[in-house]
Amino acid sequence: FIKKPSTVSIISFPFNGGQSHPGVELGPKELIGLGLVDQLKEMGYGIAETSGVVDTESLKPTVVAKGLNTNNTEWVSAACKELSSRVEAECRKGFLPVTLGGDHSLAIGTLNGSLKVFGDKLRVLWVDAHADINPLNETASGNLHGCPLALVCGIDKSPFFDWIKEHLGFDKLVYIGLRDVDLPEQKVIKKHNIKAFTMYHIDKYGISKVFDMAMDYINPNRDLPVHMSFDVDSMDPSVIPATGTPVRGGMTFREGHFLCEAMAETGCLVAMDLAEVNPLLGDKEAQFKTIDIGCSLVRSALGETLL
Ligand code: Z70
Ligand code: MN
Ligand code: MN
Ligand code: MN
Repeated sequence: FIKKPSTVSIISFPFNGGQSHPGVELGPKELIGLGLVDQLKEMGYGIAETSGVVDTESLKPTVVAKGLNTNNTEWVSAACKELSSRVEAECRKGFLPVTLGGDHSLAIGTLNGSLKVFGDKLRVLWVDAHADINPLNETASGNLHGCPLALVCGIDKSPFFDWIKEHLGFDKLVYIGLRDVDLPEQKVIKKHNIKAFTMYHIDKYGISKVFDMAMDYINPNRDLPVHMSFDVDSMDPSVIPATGTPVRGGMTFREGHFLCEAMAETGCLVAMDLAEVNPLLGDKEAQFKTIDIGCSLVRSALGETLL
């Protein structure tokens, strides 16, 4: 794989079907509206013309199955399948897709796309307050943004997601930032021995050491491609207030940016997701702050602050 790709593909995924707060579908438009694409150009990146917007509305199914435990199952599946092929195509060109959400169910698509290209070499850094690994028949909320990793790792082989053929090994995944993990998720994490650095570990060791330990686990020689899926609710709600499921006690401004900078420094980033920016939640200041800091997290992950 190419270290530090020089072309970024911005993929907008205006989707809210994986959860229940309207507004998260406006994330990509607001992030780009505040200048994200221009900022990346200014940093010297080429921006692929081929990226663009996934038309999630047109993928809404007209008939839906009754009695499922998860909401909008067919819609999430159809939208993520399309997103997967976009991410796959951009990675194959040697470009770095940055997918702007949209709710975090989008990772069903983005991770499938990068897995198709990088196969068993792919490593995943999941940055989130939540573990997003609820089995589909055990999720209490029924919201699929709480389930993407169950599908990606193959715990769930739902007939509604039969297009998912390749699965991520549990030893190729690492979490940072967890602090709200549901009971079924705790069982999955223990059963499969998934490496998780929670806020406790960030407090105990500091974010720098936590990042190094996380990388030492999935990518000890810093020579494997890493897909970073960044849920903005990993950040403290005082930093990122406009998100659907804020949880107290998250990463500070600097901890979040340090993590992104450290990821950039490895040169191993091959794809990034920025999920759960909801420009309709909170007051104007909360909204602006969230969008502004969303942009700066992406810039940091792409090396802005490494001189
Ligand atoms: C909870 C659930 C979640 C993101 C919230 C919350 C899941 N575990 N995921 N925000 N990105 O409903 O399954
Ligand atoms: Mn989350
Ligand atoms: Mn909870
Ligand atoms: Mn999430």
